[in-house]
Amino acid sequence: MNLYELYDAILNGKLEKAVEVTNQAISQSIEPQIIINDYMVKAMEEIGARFEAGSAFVPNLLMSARAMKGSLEILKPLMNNSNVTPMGKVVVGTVKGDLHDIGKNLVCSMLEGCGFEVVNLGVDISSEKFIEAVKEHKANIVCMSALLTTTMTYMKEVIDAFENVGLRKDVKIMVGGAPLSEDFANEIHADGYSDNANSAVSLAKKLMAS
Ligand code: B1M
Repeated sequence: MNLYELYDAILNGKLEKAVEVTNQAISQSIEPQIIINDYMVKAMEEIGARFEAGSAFVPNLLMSARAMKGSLEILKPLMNNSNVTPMGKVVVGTVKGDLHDIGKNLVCSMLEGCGFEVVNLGVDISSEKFIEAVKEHKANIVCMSALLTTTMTYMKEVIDAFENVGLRKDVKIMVGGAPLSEDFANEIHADGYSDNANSAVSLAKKLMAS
C-alpha cells in the first residue's frame, strides 16, 4: 500500500479509491493524524492551488471534497476517545455565507477525539443560530470557521451579537480558517485563533482553563 495513492485519489476526486486506500492504511495501523495531515490535507491544498491557477474548476473541488469526506468518515471513529470525562462543550459552525466544511469537521473530530463535547451546527451559520445553540446547550466555547475573505468579516458580527445579548462574558470564542490570522482574531476581539485542527484542541483546553 502506498499512501500517495490516497493523496492522488483525493486530488483527482476518486472516492472509491480514497476509501480503499484509507481502509488499507487503517489495517496497517497507520495513525489517523498522519493519514490526514500528511496526505489528505496536502491533496486539498494542491487542488486549491490548481483552482487558483485556473487548472482546476469548481466540479474538481467538489469531487475532491467528496473523496476527502469519504475517507474522513472512516477515520473519524478512530479519533474518538470515549473513555474521557468531557472537557467542555463547544458549539462549532462555519459562518454565514460560507459553505466550506471540511476543515471545520476536522476540528470537530479532533475536539471530540480529545474529550470535548461538540455541537456541530454545520455551515452558513448566522449569529442568531450561534447564540441559540449556546443557550440551548450551555456551551463553554464557540468555535467559528471561515474559508473566504468575504465571510471572515461576519465573525465580528457574531461576537458583537453575543455582546449585545449579554452573553459575551459567558463564552469563550475561538476562530480559525485559512484566510484568518492572529492579528485578525485580536482585531475582532476573539479569545483565540488557531490555524489547524490540532492547535484548535490546545487552544480550547487553554480557554477552558482561563
Ligand atoms: Co472553495 N475556495 N470556494 N470550495 N475551496 C477556497 C477556500 C479558495 C482559497 C480556493 C482558491 O481560490 N485557491 C477560495 C477562497 C478565496 C478567498 O476568499 N481568499 C475559494 C473560493 C473562491 C470558492 C468559491 C467562491 C468558488 C466559486 O464558486 N467561484 C465558492 C464559495 C462557496 C461558499 O462557501 N459560499 C467555493 C466553493 C467550494 C466548494 C463547495 C466547491 C468546495 C467546498 C466543499 C466543502 O467544504 N464541503 C471548495 C473547496 C474544497 C475549496 C478548497 C480547494 C479546499 C478547502 C478545504 O477543504 N481544505 C479551498 C482551497 C484551499 O484551502 N487550499 C477553497 C482542506 C481543509 C482540511 O483545510 O478548510 O483550511 P481548511 O481547514 C484547516 C484550517 O484552515 C483550520 O483547520 C483545518 C484543518 O487543519 N481551520 C480551523 C478551519 N476552520 C477552523 C476553525 C478553528 C481553528 C482552525 O477554530 C478555532
